[in-house]
Amino acid sequence: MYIMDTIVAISTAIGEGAIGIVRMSGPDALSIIERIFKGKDLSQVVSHTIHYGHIVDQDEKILDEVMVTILKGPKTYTREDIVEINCHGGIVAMQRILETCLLAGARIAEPGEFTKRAFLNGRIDLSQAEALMDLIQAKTGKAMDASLNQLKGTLSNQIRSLRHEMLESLAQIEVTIDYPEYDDVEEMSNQTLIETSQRVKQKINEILQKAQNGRLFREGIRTAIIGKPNVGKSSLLNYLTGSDKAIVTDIAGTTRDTIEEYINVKGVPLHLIDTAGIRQTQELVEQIGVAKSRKIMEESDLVILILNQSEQLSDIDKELLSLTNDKKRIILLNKTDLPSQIDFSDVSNEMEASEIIPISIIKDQGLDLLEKRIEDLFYSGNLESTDINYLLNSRHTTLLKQSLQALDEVILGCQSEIPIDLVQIDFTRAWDLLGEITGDSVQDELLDKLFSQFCLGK
Ligand SMILES: Nc1nc2c(ncn2[C@@H]2O[C@H](COP(=O)(O)OP(=O)(O)OP(=O)(O)O)[C@@H](O)[C@H]2O)c(=O)[nH]1
Ligand SMILES: [Mg+2]
Repeated sequence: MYIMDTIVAISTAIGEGAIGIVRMSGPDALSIIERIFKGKDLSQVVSHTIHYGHIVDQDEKILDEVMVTILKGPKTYTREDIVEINCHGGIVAMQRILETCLLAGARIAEPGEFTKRAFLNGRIDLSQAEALMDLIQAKTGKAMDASLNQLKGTLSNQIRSLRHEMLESLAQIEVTIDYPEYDDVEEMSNQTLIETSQRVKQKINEILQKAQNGRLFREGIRTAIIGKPNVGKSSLLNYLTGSDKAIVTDIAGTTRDTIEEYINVKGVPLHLIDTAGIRQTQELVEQIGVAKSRKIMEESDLVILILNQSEQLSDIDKELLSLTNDKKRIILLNKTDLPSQIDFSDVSNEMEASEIIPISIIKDQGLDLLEKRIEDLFYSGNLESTDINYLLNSRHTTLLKQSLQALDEVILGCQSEIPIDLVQIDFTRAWDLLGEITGDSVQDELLDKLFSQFCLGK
């Protein structure tokens, strides 16, 4: 256990909340609270209990009526003694109590320092600490679940078992090198290294694959609104975002460049992209916009294709139906307030009736069905894998990719008969890189950088 000084911070959000918490952690937390608390004798109370009283300043003047929680280490978040002062939420009351703790000998905590202590004292590992950071910042409920899973150590467990496997291979090689009774030491070691590297590589690739899905939660599902000009794409963006961000006119070709918004539809995070209407055009700026629309359509996770039911299907409509046929898509039939002109008999191969949702954006009809469809696609796992235990951040992903590279070098080295001890260096490097994910091998500088991203008081 690291010996440290006593830190203090306001750990609830600053604002006019009903209750605020000032939290202290460290060897002097208990003696400090005894000095500034009037009520029961806190030196006599058992751990993990809460007590009513008042916080007083140096002149014994009452600052606030409080409930104080006493949590003695090591069964605490930081494994140190922790004292939580539940006071009235106003900013002035909390600041005064904070100042009193500071005067009594505590030091103001750096951002993330409570969590850093939890890590340094072995209470959580690094990927759990990062999950906690995501949790604090998680915007939607689903992202929250994924963070919780990581907190339980799903990723850490997987990485640890990989490292364990690698360590066993290393040990096995050491043994063969130490007892070279056999002539084929090199060959056997090579074989072990290649096999292990390939197995580990495959598992890393699986994790990365799932991370791709997990990442959707933080960034939102890329959802492209596509269609020929004037069908109501920008109107839909405005409707869903509850804004008038996109310009809407009855002139075909109004939207020239993409407009992007992050929204949340029934808990599903969408990265919504309104695009320029697709058509043949001689106009240079519009041509660029149309090319961009096509590219975004290809790259998106979900396409919302809008058709205008008050017009005949055009060649462009048919082309778009065909191009999006094997993508996740929703077909909206807009302008149902106008007389119907559309006829689907030509395109019956390109779509199913169940894909179509009739709407009128102007009359606010059918849009609840769109929201429901998005929700269903997502939670049924159709929009992407339901396995979201990963939620890697970019640091994890980089480390995983670097260890893949190192393993490739191991395999190459073995195949080109490079001496085994040189190959071992790459193998050990891959092992170290994986260790950085869980914090089993990590430098101080990185730690400071990571933990400083936490909110103050966490
Ligand atoms: N009657 C009717 N008109 C609508 C409906 N939704 C949108 N419009 C109108 O259709 C016209 C075009 O709407 P936009 O949202 O600008 O269409 P767009 O698809 O973004 O068009 P471009 O940006 O040119 O590609 C506007 O005049 C809208 O008011 C609807 O449900 N019914
Ligand atoms: Mg538009």
